[in-house]
Parts: sequence; C-alpha cells; structure tokens
Amino acid sequence: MTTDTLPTLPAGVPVLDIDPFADEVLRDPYAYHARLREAGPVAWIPKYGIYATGRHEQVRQVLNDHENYISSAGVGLANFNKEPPFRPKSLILEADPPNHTRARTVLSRILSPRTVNQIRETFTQEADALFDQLLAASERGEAIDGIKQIAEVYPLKVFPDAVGLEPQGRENLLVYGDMIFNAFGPRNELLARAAEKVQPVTAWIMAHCQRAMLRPGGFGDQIYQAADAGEISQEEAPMLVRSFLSAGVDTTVNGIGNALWCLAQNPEAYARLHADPSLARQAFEESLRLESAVQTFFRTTARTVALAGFDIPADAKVLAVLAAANRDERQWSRPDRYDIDRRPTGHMALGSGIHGCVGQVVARLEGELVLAALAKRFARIELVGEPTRRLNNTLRALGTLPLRLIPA
Ligand code: OVM
Repeated sequence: MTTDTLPTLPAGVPVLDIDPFADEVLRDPYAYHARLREAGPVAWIPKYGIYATGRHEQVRQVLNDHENYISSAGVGLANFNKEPPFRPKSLILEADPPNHTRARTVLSRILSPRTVNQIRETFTQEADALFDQLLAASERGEAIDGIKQIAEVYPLKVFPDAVGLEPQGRENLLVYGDMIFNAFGPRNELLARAAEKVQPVTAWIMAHCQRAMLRPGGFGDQIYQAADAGEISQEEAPMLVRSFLSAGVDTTVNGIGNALWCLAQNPEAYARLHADPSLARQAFEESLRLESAVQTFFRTTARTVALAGFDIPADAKVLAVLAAANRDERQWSRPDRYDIDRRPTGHMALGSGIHGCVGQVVARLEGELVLAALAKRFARIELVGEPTRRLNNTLRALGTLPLRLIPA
C-alpha cells in the first residue's frame, strides 16, 4: 500500500508507529498494549492505515455499536468492500443484522445453557478420564506437555464429539483454526506459512460440514434441523457448521493452554485452586482476562463516527485490542496480576454486544472442568522447561508447555 491510498488521518489522532503483527510484538504484546492505551483513546497505525483502540471504554463502545462499526466488511484487516474475502464469508461472524440475527438465533439455541446441562456429565467424565491417565503418568515420574496432552486433546475430544464429527482427522481442525485466525491479520509470513496447507484442510473441513458426516442429534445435525424447519436455508446449513469448526476448537485450546500457563507461573494461585477446586470457573475466567486467547478483532466504520471525540471517517478499519482492554489500568486494579479471587466481569476476551462469543457457555464449561479435574488430583504444577510460543496474528498461543504435575 502506498501513502496516497491510505485513508486520511483526522487532525489530532495520535500516531502509533508500530506493527501490531510483527513477530516480536506478538511474542510479547503487553508493552505495545500499554503504548497504545497511553497514546490515547484511539490511535492511527500508519503501517496498515488503520485505527486502533486498547482502552476498555472504547473497545467496549466499538463492540457495542454494531450499526456504526460493522462486521460484514470483515473482522480482520482486509476490507471486504475493497477486496474479496479469502473464503466465503461466515454467516454469523462476518455479517450484520438482519442476516446475522437469523444465524445467531439458531447457533445460540444450539449452544444454550440448556445444552450445557445436557453435555455437562459427558464433558466431566472426559476430563476425569484424561486426568486419571495423567495422574498415572505423573506417578511414574513423567513430565508432560500441557499443550499437547491437556489443552489440545481435551477440546479435540469433547467439542467435535458434541458437534457429531467422526474421530478421524480431527488434527485438521487445529491447522484450519491456525489459518483462519492468521487470516484476520496482514498477509505476512505467518499467514503465508499457514496458508500453505489451506487446500487439503479446507477440503476436509467442508466435507465434514455435510449432513451425512454428522451424527444425528449432534450440534451439526441440529443446524440441519433448523434448515428443515425453514429458519435458515439448506445452503446456509453447512456454512454454519463451518463456524463451529472454525471457532470452536483453537479458541478453547488456547484458552485452556493460557490458563495452565497462568497457574504454572502463579503457585500461590494454584495452591488456592487445589485447596478449593470450586474456584476453577473463576480461575479460568481470570486467565481469559489476563492472557486472552483471541487478542483482537477489527470492525469497519459504516459512516463517519465519533470515537472519544475524534471523527473516524467512513469505511475505515478499527482494530479493537481486546487483550489491551483487559489490562487497562483505568478499568482494573493491578491489571497485570493473575488473581483468581477477582471477578473479572466485563472483560473483553469473549467480545461484547451482538457478536459476543456464541459458544461461551461451552467454552467456559471446558475451561472449568479441565481446571477442576487438574486441581483435584495435583498438589502442585511446575514448569520444567521454557515454554515455546506458536505465533499467530490473532491468537495468543503456546506451542509447548513443559510441566511436572505433582500428585496430591
Ligand atoms: C466463523 C468464525 C471463525 C473464526 C472465529 C469466529 C471467534 C467465528 O466462521 O464464524 O469467532
């Protein structure tokens, strides 16, 4: 992009000369988040010709004003008014009312609190089975990788089971997730590397969105039942199954991985959790705030809109830095501290407003059950090596997390 194609910069908007998607920024984003909040309520990032906001008040405002800050032009850096989407648009994520409303109604019914009551027992049994096996390994003195052996295996078992997918080939879900969350960012090296595998993985995903591949009664089949009932069209059904397969795994994998990382770094918090495993839900919620798995989403302005007194022009991309809002000192006391006694209500890790995470009851269930099953069996968890990062343009992700679990 050359300078003369960049949107004009309204007078007075502070300029932040940084690449939010550079490797070193993604590896440790928090200094950049502080700079963004300090720069002002909104800043201009010349590298991409975008606005960005990292203060809680403005992130909240942007996410809760879906008429001025639309999603149908994409929730990544790419502006679908100017370039075609890299895959057919999501019918829920990349849509505005009234289209969004129809899709949302179906998915939120399938992922309702009532559903959670029905799946809770199975999800609990799976967490117990996994941690019984890890207990046996720990008693043999084995160290484990918290990412591979906890954060990946558990969501890859319970969620696709609930959707109704066959057991084979589920590793494709992680590759696909890595790609689409990279695709919300710029066309950098990270996206190029993720996109190398795009064709076979996309083919696998789309094949598994077909009704014949989905167990009758599962979440996927329930979407087809909504199509049978005329709530959505038959053509829309596989696209909504695609949303489950896009958003339902890599998010919870990293939410759980980041929670383990928080607990491994904070032995006193872990000790509290071990003493009282009923804190599992709160401990997971606080890790969502502190180490938000989904760090950012974009919106696009539908018209000129005033944000904190600055006129943002129409058709501009606005980066809402959820993870920066979640550490805003204007909102939280001791924001960089992992405090499982805090009730972090109002954090932005699951979004806010009409696009707020539709799977949040299932995501929270998985997080709670994993942390509770862990806390019940182990007195301590210890880092036994340097964790590695899996860099992604949108996700805060660990590649490995070497742990020793010490039985109670
Ligand atoms: C979708 C979708 C994909 C990625 C993320 C997401 C966090 C939704 O395809 O609908 O929400």
